[in-house]
Amino acid sequence: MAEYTLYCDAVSGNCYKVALMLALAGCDWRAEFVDFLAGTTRGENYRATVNELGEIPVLEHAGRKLTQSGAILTYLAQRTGKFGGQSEDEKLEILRWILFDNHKFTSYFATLRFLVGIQKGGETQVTEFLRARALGAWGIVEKHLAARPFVIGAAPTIADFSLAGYVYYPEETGIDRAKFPNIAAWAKRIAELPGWKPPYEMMPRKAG
Ligand SMILES: N[C@@H](CCC(=O)N[C@@H](CS)C(=O)NCC(=O)O)C(=O)O
Repeated sequence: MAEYTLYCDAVSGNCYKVALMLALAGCDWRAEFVDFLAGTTRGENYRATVNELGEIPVLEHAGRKLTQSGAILTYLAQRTGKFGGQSEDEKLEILRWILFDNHKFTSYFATLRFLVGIQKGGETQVTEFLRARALGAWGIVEKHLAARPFVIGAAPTIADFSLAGYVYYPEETGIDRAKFPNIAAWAKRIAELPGWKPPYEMMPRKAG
């Protein structure tokens, strides 16, 4: 039995954030497929036994079920002693970027990808709004990465894994990636770390 179990679906970049950390930190882990596109996370049983928040990712470890990718990444950094930053300033900087990621960088982009690239529902006022918000957040990260190789400086941390959750997915979003060369170079640097794999090779897309 693996030490860590990640309840996940490969289609979820929030799950990929945690899978990245588990893989790059060299943890002993396995994936437990949760079909969230089919509504599993909305079921009463899932909410009662796995996650009351009705979401993936969930990390099971030593009898506990942890939720929220930012909290899980922090837990893993503390347990493994890897990718968690050194000083108090670095740890605060990591937290700052994880919060920004959850609120703005991931959330608008992931919702846009879901509507445009997965549901393929066409352009609406909602997709237009989400794309404008996602572009704003991408612009901020693009500028920040002009001056440093990783989000908090010279070394990769869980802040990078959080922000990188959705950048490797191939689905269409109507955002021109060529306008974000610093993000592309940063994503490449992360992809060169030992243990890296793209999301659809890291986690299952269906049960079994
Ligand atoms: N802030 C949460 C977001 C988790 C999240 O939104 N997960 C999605 C999959 S990517 C989910 O489970 N959605 C199910 C739902 O909202 O019903 C995290 O970082 O873990």
